[in-house]
Amino acid sequence: MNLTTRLLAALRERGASEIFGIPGDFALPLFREIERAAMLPLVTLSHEPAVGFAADAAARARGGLGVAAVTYGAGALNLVNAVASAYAERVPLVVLSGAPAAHELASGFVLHHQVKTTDSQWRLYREITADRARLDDAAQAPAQIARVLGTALRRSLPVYLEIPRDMAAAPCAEVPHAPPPRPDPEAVAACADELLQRLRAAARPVLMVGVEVRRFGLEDQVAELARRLGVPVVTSFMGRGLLAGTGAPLHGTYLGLAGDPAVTELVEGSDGLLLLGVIVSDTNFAVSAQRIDLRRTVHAFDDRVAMGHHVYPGVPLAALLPALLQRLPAAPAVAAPAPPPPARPAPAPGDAALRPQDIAAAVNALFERHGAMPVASDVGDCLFTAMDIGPTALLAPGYYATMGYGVPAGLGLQCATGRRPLVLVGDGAFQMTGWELGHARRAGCDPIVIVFNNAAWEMLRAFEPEGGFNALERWDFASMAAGMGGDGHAVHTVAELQAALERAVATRGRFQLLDVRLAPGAVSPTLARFVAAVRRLSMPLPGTATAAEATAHATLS
Ligand code: S1T
Ligand code: MG
Repeated sequence: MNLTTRLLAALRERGASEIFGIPGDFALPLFREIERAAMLPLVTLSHEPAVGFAADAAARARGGLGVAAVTYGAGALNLVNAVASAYAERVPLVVLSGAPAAHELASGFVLHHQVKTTDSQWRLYREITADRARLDDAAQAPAQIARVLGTALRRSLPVYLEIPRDMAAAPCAEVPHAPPPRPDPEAVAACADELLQRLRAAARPVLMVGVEVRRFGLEDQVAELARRLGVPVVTSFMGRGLLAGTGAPLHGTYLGLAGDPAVTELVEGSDGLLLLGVIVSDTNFAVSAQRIDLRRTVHAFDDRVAMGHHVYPGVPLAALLPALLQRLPAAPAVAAPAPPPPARPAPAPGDAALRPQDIAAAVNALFERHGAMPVASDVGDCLFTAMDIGPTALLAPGYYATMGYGVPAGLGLQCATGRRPLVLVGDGAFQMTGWELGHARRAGCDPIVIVFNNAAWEMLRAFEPEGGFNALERWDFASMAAGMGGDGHAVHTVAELQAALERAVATRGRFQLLDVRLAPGAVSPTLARFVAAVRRLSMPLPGTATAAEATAHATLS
């Protein structure tokens, strides 16, 4: 066994099920050993951002590690945005980068693909990963690999392994299993006791769940906790899709002023808000009608639990949840009252020009007829529209908000789980990475892709209507599908959309691209509310001198 095969065994034992990648001369030995070992399938794509997004989605969808393999310099630096997104969204993505051999580093030459120094890439990756190792000594490599992969899983964050091209085939010992550090049981017990005491003292406790619940595979435990507590559950914007199908009393997604007023009132009127695995970000909380006083919440995130003015460090969700469940009687035989059914946009007449909400209505009807599909969404109005779809699993970079995620994520999701995804993507984002569909057949994938073709960067135009720079030509994506091995459907009306979705579901083995020609300027109700809310909270209101005062005014009003 050599360094690469030991690394592959360690990756597979920690949940990886494939490697996405693009080679380069500094990575050819690594790719050769990966192919020879045949221990993890190697899925090559066309552009490194897509490699990162696909590996990110594989980790999110399946749990465990996602793996992206690239060459040194041009490849690894092309990957940076996707790794940054994984860091922001707390995804355990492992970057494997080829690198110069020892004799090349000692040559005295400036090397091709080198930036400022041969360490520039290492230093750049320090800012977007939780741990790193350069595997230039076979005696150290097993312990380094164990430590770095352990960090990825324990923190649910990206990590970086640099493999010099003269080391890929070097003989190497087995990678040990480094058990994760055990939390202090006394601290966990004290934390669980105080948390439950606070919830019992609250008149209107509410549970909000976020990304860490999925990242650490805790959905079933959280659903059971919600049932035993008998409190309403909502997801954060980024947590949309969580607890789908678990029977938890899920009341919807909290979007502040941009969301369902009943959910907003539930959250902002609570005197006992329990945030589990929620990133306290602007996308999750910025458009709050009432500023939520986080000092009155209980916030369990990133291995710590904050309550009021004090923090329990070293208490991960995976330890806190069993401690809470041990302290609560099993859920009552009678389930908590089911939340109200989500308000569905009324279907438009068959010949009506298409709006984003018509896509949501048609997809919901399709899911009712054929069963829900997991959804991978890009950034743009398609993600706001996704708030009206479901309940179903949803993968999207809701916080870091990078475009280009949707199509590669759909491929990553299907490679890792075998489930056929529905991909939602705007025309602008499709122009970035939609072409990766050309790899679908070879990767054994057949996603159904809905392109929100509004001939604009519409989400930006909603904020900046005068910006002519947000206009795009209307591309004919439907006619491009066949050339990439799929089927294209140009769709102009509600009736055509419904028919195209039925044909797409009935066709397997070829991706299906629905090129939905949206009415110019049409935006989803959620995006419209989001824009109005941002305007209200950030524009000075009459009689207030500054935005800060406006915010204060919004808080008090
Ligand atoms: N580049 C990248 C890689 N990610 C981004 N998020 C942006 C730029 C900025 C940006 C948005 S939303 C948006 C851009 C350019 C327009 C999206 O256009 P399209 O995909 O056609 O979707 P839609 O027309 O539905 O808006 C966010 C706010 O930063
Ligand atoms: Mg667009």
